Amino acid sequence: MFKMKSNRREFLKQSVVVVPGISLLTSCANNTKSTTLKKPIVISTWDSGIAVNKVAWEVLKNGGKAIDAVENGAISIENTVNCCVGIGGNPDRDGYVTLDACIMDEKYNCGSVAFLQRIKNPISVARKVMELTPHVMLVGDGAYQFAIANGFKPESNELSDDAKIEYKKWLKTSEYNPEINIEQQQSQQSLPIHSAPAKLENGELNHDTMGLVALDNNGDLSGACTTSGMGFKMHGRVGDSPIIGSGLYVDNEVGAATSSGQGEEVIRICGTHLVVEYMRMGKSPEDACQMAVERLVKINPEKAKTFQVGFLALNKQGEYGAYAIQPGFSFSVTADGDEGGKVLKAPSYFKS
Ligand code: SD4
Repeated sequence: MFKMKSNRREFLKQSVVVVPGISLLTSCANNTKSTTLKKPIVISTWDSGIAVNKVAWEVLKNGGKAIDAVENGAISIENTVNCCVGIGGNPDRDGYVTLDACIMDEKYNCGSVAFLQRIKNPISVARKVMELTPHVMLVGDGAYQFAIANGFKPESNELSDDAKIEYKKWLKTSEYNPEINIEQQQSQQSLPIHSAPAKLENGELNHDTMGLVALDNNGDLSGACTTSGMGFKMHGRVGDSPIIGSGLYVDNEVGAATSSGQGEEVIRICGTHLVVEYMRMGKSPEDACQMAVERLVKINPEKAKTFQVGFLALNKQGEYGAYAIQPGFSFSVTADGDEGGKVLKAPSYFKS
C-alpha cells in the first residue's frame, strides 16, 4: 500500500472528482459531510487508512470498544513496511528509525511513547503506558526498557530495504554533514526551523502518519496516532504525533481529532485540542479543522505556503470532516452502512 506511493499519487491526481466541500476519491458515496448519527464509525488519515479502518471495523462491527479498534488498526499498519509508520519507515539523518505514538480513550486516559527505537508496535507500548503506569509519556531508552519489561521483543535496528534506498538517496542529495548546526544557520537567515525537509527529493510531501479516531456502538470515542516521524529529521526530534493535544485529542463529551503533516506547526497551536474545542463551541468537524488551519496560516501566511498540515475530526454524533493547508490530504471513512469504506479528499486553504 505505502510501497505503491508514487502510483497512489498518480491515482490521487487522476481520480479526484470535485464536489463542493470534500472531493470524493472513490465511488462509494457522494455526500461530503455526514448529517445523521453514524455509529460505529472509524476515520483515519490518508488513503492507506482504508486498510487500517478495515481492521478497526472488525472490532467495531461486533460491538467492540473504540479503544481496541484504534489500537488494532494502528498495529496493522505498524506491521507493514512503509515509508512513514513503524520500524520499516524512513530513518532520521543519522540512519536511525525512531518512533512516536499515542493513544487516548473515552475517559481522558492517555498514553504515549516518543523517540522509541527497535520496537515493532509503539502504539501498544503507548497503551501499556496508559494502563500500567501513573504517567502519560515515556521517551527514548526509558520507553524501550519499559517495552522490554512488558514483553515486547527487541527488533534489529537494520533499515528496511526500502528505507535503505531512500536514505542512500537522501544522503547523496542532502550532502548532510552532522557537524553543521542547521538550526543556527536557519535562525541566522530568519528562516523557519525545519527539522526535516518538507518535501522529499521526488517532490512528494514528507509524511504519511497514521492517525485514526473511532466512535463505537456504545457511543464512546477513542483515538490512536503512530508514525516514524518526518523522514530525515534530526536525531532526537519528536513531532506532534505522540503529543496529546497536538497529534491526537479525544474528548468523549464532544469529539476527537488527529493530524498529519509538519508536526512542529501542529505543536505550536496544540492543533487537535484546538479542533476539539472548536467543536465544543458548536462548529462542525470540517469547520473546526478549517479554523485550526486558519489559525496556523495567520501566524505566518508566507511560511504556510511551504508546509502541509491536515486535521481530521469526528464528533460525538458520528459526523466527520477534514481540512488541510495544502491540497492532497486524503482520509478514509468506514461506517455502519458503508463498511467497505471510502477515501475522501480534504478541502484545503491553498487551492494549488
Ligand atoms: C511528524 N506529523 O512527525 C508527523 C509527520 C507526519 O505523516 O505527519 N507524517 O511531524
